[in-house]
Amino acid sequence: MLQELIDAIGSGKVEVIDLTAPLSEKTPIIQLPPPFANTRRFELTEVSHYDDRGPAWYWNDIATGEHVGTHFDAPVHWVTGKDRIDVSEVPARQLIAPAVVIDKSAECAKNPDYLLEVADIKAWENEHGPLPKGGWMLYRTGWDSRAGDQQRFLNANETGPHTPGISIECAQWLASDAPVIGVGVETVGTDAGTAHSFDPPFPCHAFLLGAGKYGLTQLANVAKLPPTGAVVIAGPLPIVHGSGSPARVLALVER
Ligand code: 23J
Ligand code: MN
Repeated sequence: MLQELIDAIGSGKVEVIDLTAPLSEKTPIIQLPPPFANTRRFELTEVSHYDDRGPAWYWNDIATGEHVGTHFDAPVHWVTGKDRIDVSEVPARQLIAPAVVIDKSAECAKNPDYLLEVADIKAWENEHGPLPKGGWMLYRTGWDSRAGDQQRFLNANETGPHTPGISIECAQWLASDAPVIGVGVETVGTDAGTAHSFDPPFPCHAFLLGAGKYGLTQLANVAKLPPTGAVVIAGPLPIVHGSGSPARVLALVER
């Protein structure tokens, strides 16, 4: 069984697609409005660079927020999931899972505040079959094309950020009625830019994490995935008591 997979990867019959955004001091971070505290950027501090501090070696210290760049949201991130698991407790078995892609990039290009509805998912299911049990629903919005520029990525004006997301009802449905383990997005968070004003605020976080499900954010290359049939390998760091972690996220796709 596994030998077939090894051969298929070696021959290119199974392609490995990197869904991870590069991690640097330029990686966009979420900006919450006052009075809320914000997370810090990813940062490197040089320890030595083949110099007096270490003549034959180069290494850095890193500093970062847990929720920076392509990252994993663990249930304990939200108050609704406060008694649930932290990122170090996510079973490894769930870090390899099937994924489907719902593409609303055309809608989001016209309306940056586009919200995915249950009806959109039902329509997708009519064409492609049910959402995967124990898998991810990846939500393609086209937002990854903006990830190189924090201003375009956050798309904020005087009324706050305007980025696509998921409606309150749809977030509740995904948490309670859908067989998925989580939702993956291309935007800075799983919730819409305007979701601070929803009831409850940030419903994707509130409902999904409250139900013990997960989030994956700032995914890249989702456009390269088929609607069904991909396998996602998500690798958050096992930060003890962590609420989330930057993650390397890879997809296997049959060609
Ligand atoms: C804290 C508060 C609100 C949000 C977030 C974090 C995230 O998007 C996140 O990265 O989990 S919306
Ligand atoms: Mn997060």
